[in-house]
Amino acid sequence: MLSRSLRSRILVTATAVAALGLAACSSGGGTTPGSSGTAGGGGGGGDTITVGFSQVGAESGWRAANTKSIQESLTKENGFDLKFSDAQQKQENQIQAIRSYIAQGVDYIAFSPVVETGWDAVLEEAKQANIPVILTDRAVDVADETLYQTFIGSDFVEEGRRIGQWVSENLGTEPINVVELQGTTGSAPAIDRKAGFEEATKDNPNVKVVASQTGDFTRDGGKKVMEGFLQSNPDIDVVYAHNDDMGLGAIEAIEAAGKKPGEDIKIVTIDGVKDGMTALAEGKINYIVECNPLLGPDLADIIKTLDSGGTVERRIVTEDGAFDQEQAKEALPDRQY
Ligand code: GYE
Repeated sequence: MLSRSLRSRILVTATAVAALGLAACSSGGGTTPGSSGTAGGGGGGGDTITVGFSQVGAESGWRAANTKSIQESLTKENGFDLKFSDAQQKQENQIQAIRSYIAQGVDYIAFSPVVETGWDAVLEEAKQANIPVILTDRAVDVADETLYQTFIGSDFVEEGRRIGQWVSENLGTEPINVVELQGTTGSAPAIDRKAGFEEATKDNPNVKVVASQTGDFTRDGGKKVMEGFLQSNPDIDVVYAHNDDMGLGAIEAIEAAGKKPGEDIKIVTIDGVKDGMTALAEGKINYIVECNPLLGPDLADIIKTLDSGGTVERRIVTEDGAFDQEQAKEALPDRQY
């Protein structure tokens, strides 16, 4: 349902091409006949569009679902030649991958930036080579916004805000000690989810964050950091994990310490992947704000739109749901990821 509404929005904007003039650096296809690429550009005519995609890594269930969605959407049958690389959560690997896509003369580059800063130089190189760049999932912090065409992904501040509101209203009716498991340091979702939570809880003096540390969005990281938190903080009421996987790691640490996750220590997380939703339905997590990883169909539409000379909105925000334990039980059977 989400993808359909987004797709229609992308296609609508394609009709408004002339007014917006965003296609300025689109060399990859229809706008510049005979431009770089494998099949003469012009994806609309059935030629192949070559896309280099640099993925963050394989750190979480969310990421696995996101990778699958992209690989299943940018297929040969759908008119794409996808070059995919996994950066193992390292910015230097992503920069290297992007440089190699530039050297290969791909038609488009798409990537999910592991951290926000440090992209100006390599994106300038892509611009000089006339290769349009599309950001998926995570944002970059660059001085020149023309270095990318569009950014598609969730509103991470809003996700953190929704968690904060829920905690404040449902648990913050009495004093609570919260520990925070942050995502990858310097990444857009870690920065924004922290900020959103802070904003939503700042007026409730009952909600106190007593410790906050990165678990790098992994299950193992969440477990290790939670073990440390449990040792140094005897009185933890709530875990706020920036993703399901770290929350699942925290569950292991809490159980190993002889406590009941979801009861003795409440847990709230973001993502809504199958394992997280299962733990929510089982009562081990208390609330999840969804972050939709199925960006592949929209990425394919964005590229086809640009390739046929159209333009897309600068920022395309995906819509996310939220689940309590009862809602998770209902939603689980139909969950795609
Ligand atoms: O929440 C987390 C993943 O950038 C939205 O990255 C993504 C986040 C997601 O590792 O599980």
